[in-house]
Formats: sequence, C-alpha cells, structure tokens
Amino acid sequence: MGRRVATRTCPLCEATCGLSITLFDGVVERIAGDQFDVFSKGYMCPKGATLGELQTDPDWLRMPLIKRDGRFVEVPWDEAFNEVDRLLRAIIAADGPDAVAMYVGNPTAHNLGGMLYLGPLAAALRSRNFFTAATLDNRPKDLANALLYGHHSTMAIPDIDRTDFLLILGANPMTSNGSLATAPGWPRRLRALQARGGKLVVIDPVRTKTAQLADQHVVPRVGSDAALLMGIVHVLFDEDLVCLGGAAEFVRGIDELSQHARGFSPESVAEYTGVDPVVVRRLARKVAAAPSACVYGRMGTTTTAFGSIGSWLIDAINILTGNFDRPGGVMFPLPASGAPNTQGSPRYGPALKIGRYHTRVRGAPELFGDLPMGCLAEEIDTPGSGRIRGLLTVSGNPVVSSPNSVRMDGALQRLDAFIAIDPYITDSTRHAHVVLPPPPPLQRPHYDIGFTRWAVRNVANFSPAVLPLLPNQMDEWAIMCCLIALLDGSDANISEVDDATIGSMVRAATADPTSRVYGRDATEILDLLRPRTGPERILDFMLRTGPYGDALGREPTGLTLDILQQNPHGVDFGPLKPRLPEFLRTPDGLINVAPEILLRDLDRLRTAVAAGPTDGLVLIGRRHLRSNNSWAHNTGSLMTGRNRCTLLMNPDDASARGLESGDTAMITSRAGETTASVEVTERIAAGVVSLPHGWLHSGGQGVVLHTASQRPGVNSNRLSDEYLVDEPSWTSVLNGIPVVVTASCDSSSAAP
Ligand SMILES: Nc1nc2c(c(=O)[nH]1)N[C@H]1C(S)=C(S)[C@@H](COP(=O)(O)OP(=O)(O)OC[C@H]3O[C@@H](n4cnc5c(=O)[nH]c(N)nc54)[C@H](O)[C@@H]3O)O[C@H]1N2
Ligand SMILES: Nc1nc2c(c(=O)[nH]1)N[C@H]1C(S)=C(S)[C@@H](COP(=O)(O)OP(=O)(O)OC[C@H]3O[C@@H](n4cnc5c(=O)[nH]c(N)nc54)[C@H](O)[C@@H]3O)O[C@H]1N2
Ligand code: SF4
Ligand SMILES: [Mo]
Repeated sequence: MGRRVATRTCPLCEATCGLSITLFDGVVERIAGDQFDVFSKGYMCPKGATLGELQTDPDWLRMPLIKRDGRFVEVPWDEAFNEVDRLLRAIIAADGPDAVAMYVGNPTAHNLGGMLYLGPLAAALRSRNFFTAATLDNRPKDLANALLYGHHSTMAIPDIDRTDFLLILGANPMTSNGSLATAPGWPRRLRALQARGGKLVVIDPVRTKTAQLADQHVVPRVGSDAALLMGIVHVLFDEDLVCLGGAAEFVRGIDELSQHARGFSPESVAEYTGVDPVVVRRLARKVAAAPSACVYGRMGTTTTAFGSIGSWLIDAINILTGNFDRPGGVMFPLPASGAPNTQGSPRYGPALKIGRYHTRVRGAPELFGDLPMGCLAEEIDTPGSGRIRGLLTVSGNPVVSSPNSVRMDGALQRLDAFIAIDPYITDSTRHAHVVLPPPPPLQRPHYDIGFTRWAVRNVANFSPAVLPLLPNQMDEWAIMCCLIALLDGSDANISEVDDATIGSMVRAATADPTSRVYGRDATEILDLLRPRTGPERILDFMLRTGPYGDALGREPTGLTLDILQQNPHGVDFGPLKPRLPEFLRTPDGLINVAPEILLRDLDRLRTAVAAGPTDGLVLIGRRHLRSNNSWAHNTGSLMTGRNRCTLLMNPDDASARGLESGDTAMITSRAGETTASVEVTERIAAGVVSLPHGWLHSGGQGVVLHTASQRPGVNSNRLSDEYLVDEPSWTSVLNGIPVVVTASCDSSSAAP
C-alpha cells in the first residue's frame, strides 16, 4: 500500500511502449512514458495514459453474464461454465464440432495468456470453422510471407532507424503507431530519419499526418498500388537497376518476375493508378540508388482488391534493390521467445499447404488454419447441413469489424449458442448467451510474444501484473483452461489443464531434434520451471529455449524470465542483424520471387488495368490517434474534442453533390447504407471518401458502453461488402468500396 511506481508495457497497440505507472493505495494516480524503457525511451501516446481508466471503467464486466429471458444476469463462474457446457454440448452432439465456430479478434494478440492458451482452446474445440481478424487485416501479407520465406509470420521489417529512404504505401504510422513493424515512437523515428538526411515518401490517397511529414506525397487511385508497384518493378528491370547484393545466392524466379513485369510499364498503368509515370520512374531510381532503402505497406495495401500482389511486390522491390536482410533495408528480427523461423531446421521447411478444406457456402479456402471473416455471416444464416449454429468469440467484435455488419448482426441473432470472452457488452456481445469477462490490462502479466517477432529491434520486456485479481475475477488463460476442460469433457481443474498444456509443450521440445532441450528428461525440465504456473511458466520455457535462452541450465548466463523480471525496463539485444539464409523455411531453402499463385492472380490485375479506372466514389477507412479499433470509445478522456466520425470528402465531390461541411450525407453501397456528417477537405483525393473504422453504431440496442453511447458514430462496415475480396487470400476489401453519396433529406438520422 502507499505510493509505488510500476513499469508496464502498454498492450493497446503494436508499438509496445513502456509505461511508468504511479499508484497510491492500489489506485492509478499517473501514467507516463517510461524514460528508461530500452525500446520506447519515454515515448507514449494518449492511449497509454488510459490504462487506469480501463481499470475503473464501470462498464468493464467483473462477473460473467448469462442471458435469461432476453436479459443479461450476473452469475458465478461455475454457473456460467455450466451454461456454456449445456449450450455447446447440445450443438456438438447433434451436428459435430464444426457446427461451433470460433472468432479470435485483435486484442488477443496483445494478451500473453490469451496468446498462449488460444492454441489449446482451438484444439479442444476441434472445429474447422476457425476465423480470425487476419482476413480483415494482414492475410495478404501473410500469404506473401509464406510463399517467399516459408512461414506466414516471417515478416520483413523495415529498418526505419537506419534507413536512408523509406517508401510507405497505405500506412499512417504517425496515427496508428505502426503495424507489422513494432517501433514505439514512430513519429520520433520518422523525424530522426529526416534529421539524418534520409527521405520519406508516402503513397496515400489522403494527406495523412504521415504524408504531411513526408518529403514527397504521391496520390494514387485507391486499390491501384499493385499496378503501381509492378510499374516500379518494371523500371528496375527496364533501366537495369536490379542488384540483389548479398541475397543473390538465395533468390530464384528473377527472370520470371522480369517477364511478367514487362507488361506493366509505368506509362501503361498510369491511367489506372492515376500516378504520373515520370514520378514512378523517379521513385524506382531513388529506391535503387539510395545507400539503403526500404518499402513498407500496410492496411491501404493489404485490405484492397489486390492485397496479395501488392504485399508480394513490396518485398520483391526490397529484394531486387539489394535492400534485403541488411541494415537500413528490410530485416528479420530474432525474438527472445522464439518464433516459427527460429524453430525447426534452419533454412528448410515443408511445402506450403493451403486450401486443405473450404467453407460450405462459397467454398473459400482455408489459409493457415483460418477461414475468411467475410464468410462467417453466410455460414450462420444459410440454411442446410453443416450450418454454423454456435460461436465462441475471443476478443472479437464482428459487428463492428467485419464487412456487411447488418448481415453479421442478423446472423449473430440466429445462433443457438454465442459465447463471448469479452469485457464489454458491445454491438456484438449483446447477442451473446454467455459473456465471460477477462480482467483489465493492469491485472495481468504482459510479454509481447507476437510483436517481438515484428519489432525493428531485438528487445524483451516482461511486466508482472500491476494489480492483483479480485476473488471473483478470472484471468483470461484460466477462463480458457476451464473451456478446454469442458470441451474435452473432462473434470480437470485449471491447474491440471495448465500442467497438461506445459507438459505437452515440454515433451514436444524434448522429442524435437532441433530444440535446445532435445533428448532431455521432460520431468527434469518441468521441475526446473517450478514454482511458476500459468502463462509465466510457459513464457519462461519459451525464453529459456529461445535463441538467447539458458537452455534450461545448459548455458547459465542465458536468458530466463528471472532475468527479465530483474530488468523491468527491458533487455536490449541490439539492432536487427542479417539472418539469411537461416530464417528461411522453404522446401528448397531459397526465396522464390515469382510464386505461382500470385503470378496467376496477375491476370486479374491485367484485366482491371485494361478496364481502367471506374467512375464514382470509393470508400476507404482511417484511424485516429485516440481510437483503438472498436473499443477505445468508452474511455472518456479519449473522447473529448470535436466529432471525429465524419465523412471526409474532396471539395469537388462535395460541391458536385451540393454538400458542405456539417451537412448530412447518405452513403449507399451494395451492402447497405448509412448517414454521416460531411467534412469537406482538400486532404482527400477526388473520387475518394473516408469514414473512420471502429465506431459504435448508434442503433445498438442493449449495448452497455455508457461513454461510447453518448457519442455514437457510424459503423463504416455497414457499407463494406462481404463479396469483395482479394482473391488469393480472401481478405476483405475494406479500402475501396464503391459507394454513392447524396445529400440526405433526413438530417436527424445523422451521427452527431
Ligand atoms: N472497415 C474496416 N474494418 C476493419 C478495419 C478497417 O480498417 N476498416 N480494420 C480491421 C482490423 S486491422 C482489425 S485488427 C479488426 C479488429 O477487429 P476485432 O478484433 O473484431 O475488434 P476490436 O475492436 O479489436 O476488439 C474486439 C473486442 O475485444 C475486446 N477486448 C478488449 N480487450 C480484451 C481482452 O483483454 N480480452 C478479451 N477477451 N477481449 C478484449 C473488446 O471489448 C472488443 O469487443 O477490425 C478490422 N475491421
Ligand atoms: N490510433 C490507432 N492506432 C491503431 C489502431 C487504431 O484503431 N487506432 N488500430 C491498430 C491496428 S489493428 C492496425 S491493423 C493498424 C493499422 O495501421 P495503418 O495501416 O498504419 O493504419 P490505417 O489508418 O488503416 O492506414 C491505412 C492508410 O491507407 C490509406 N489507403 C487507403 N486506401 C489506399 C490505397 O488504395 N492505396 C494506398 N496507398 N493507401 C490507401 C489510408 O488513407 C490510410 O492512410 O493500426 C493499429 N494502430
Ligand atoms: S503508441 Fe500504442 S503502445 Fe504506445 S502508448 Fe500508445 S497505444 Fe500504447
Ligand atoms: Mo489490425
């Protein structure tokens, strides 16, 4: 009790900032950036300061809820689990495990317990109907990674701290704080790049904060990046600028790529991309000539109609210009807790298998064990054998996050069992039969298993729980253990499920010739991990068998969780180092820059280029520094200021429709319609309108988000179309939805 200061990595976005939290008698007094954090060095954004507010948010559920007579009632945990058992058992007994789907949303990636017990939970459910937010986000990138490097999570990371030239497409890290490139303090780092004489070029239809900072801002037509990137590839070959450098001996497919690029000269794609070919040629030359350069793309490249081709070509350009696996180019982290590309045999891996099974209605292929979110609603609302009747969501808000939210909302109401692990009654969970709430961030330990794999520096930070659990709270991993036992039909308790989970991990490692504990006695290793339990025990095991680890005593100076606990500001393993070819996991140990699946998809791109740009408006999304997908809107201190949920419109488009700032517009797409308040601005290109992602829809009856409900906005996914996908990855098109915008006669229905 009394005053104390705790350090904690912020779990709210991928930037992983270190926070310094002052508490008085267990109540948060102040949160500041941790000046001593080895990675963030004091940086944080306004969201980091809100962890105390989340802790005391009265809407954050403290007890499980079950629905009785259409209303939620609080019940003890065992009663909630009995209800889950009853509901799921009936469906599985009648229709088998595939009749219960699972959807895992974004916050699990930021949750140590959630990350570690998700696999065992999914295994216990035994359902092929497994969905994640990846098909609303990074699947195209994952597909390109798998095809190029042998594992979908092997991500080429822009070395922004050392590069001389950074080309960003469809990302706004000044606001999002970066994604698939973990770097606390992107704003600082981008300014440092310019201060050392480096150049920043941004390709974006909106003059975003990142574009405003850039040395050059290029405005493309929405969805045309794949063609624009092919134009760059074309120039690299055409002007003899290809120079693979040290990567040369590990790359194949160059001639094939060159042949395919022939038909995509910047001149021939200019009408489609809207970008002057002179600009494209200059860009290609600059990337090739810079002492070091990297190309980086994010949501504006992945969640578009040609997301997979775009993601592939971004990496291809880094390879072709010799900016691969070297300082200042793109590099591959070596994370302390291990990664698929630090396990198994160096360089070689099994052939990629995709499409091992398909969805029932549209026949969408499985990709990395995952099915496309754009197909979930139809799998629920289309009658027939194999229909999904039950759903388990883990940190997911499909009604706000997935395309055609009205259809999704209807589908969720048709479920015979909807179980949600979620702290809030949201637009989605209001339809649940059981809600199982995890504790707020400060009551759980933290380590970024996922984001250290994609960080611009090799670092490791562990934060113990800042506040203890109250007697009626259950940690997320413990909730998962109870569900595992229930799905297994066993009466094991939490610690028995936990023991079984670590036990099987340890036994698998001792039997794996490539593991650092191969051939050791599993019982001896489990003894060495005592007295820890839960996620900390698994993390300790991962760190100790990871690349810097003590190999469970074999290398006594190596890393352990004890060491991380003694270093609350983190341990720095330094800047990224070259890892070719050891990080590869491809069958031939080479990188094929011309993967067959994506070459085939070029036909679709050729057809689109030949058809030329379409008339009419397209809708894209945006983020705000004070938002966090769908769930930061309940945090009062982030919701101050003017209405941010507006439809950005170029002055020409607005005046053509008789609209001015503050007017209400009706926006219509194939999927649906909504109204929004117009904000006329030169910052957005003509032909494009933008609504922010993640807002609560004002019509959400039963939602218990008091602060968010006072300032409802527009759910932009009422407009996005579940039938628009990037074909190879089946990722939803969330940027580039054809819409019609008119002046609305009903201004009362406008979002405030
Ligand atoms: N139109 C459009 N749609 C988009 C996007 C876009 O840009 N435009 N972006 C897409 C992207 S990139 C993403 S990642 C998805 C996100 O989509 P989702 O992952 O479905 O949604 P989130 O808003 O991240 O939050 C999901 C839920 O997690 C809960 N939650 C918060 N913390 C925890 C926790 O610790 N444990 C548990 N169990 N639950 C927790 C919240 O209450 C919330 O209900 O949306 C996608 N959808
Ligand atoms: N503050 C805040 N931070 C966040 C989040 C949040 O909700 N709020 N969400 C987190 C999550 S889950 C993610 S995945 C990341 C996303 O991180 P980012 O991808 O950096 O964020 P977005 O704002 O989606 O940026 C996408 C950009 O692409 C542009 N764009 C749209 N269409 C096109 C196109 O066709 N071509 C090109 N070149 N550009 C296009 C948009 O104008 C926008 O500027 O952010 C994370 N960080
Ligand atoms: S940038 Fe991300 S990790 Fe850093 S304080 Fe903000 S929300 Fe937290
Ligand atoms: Mo995301």
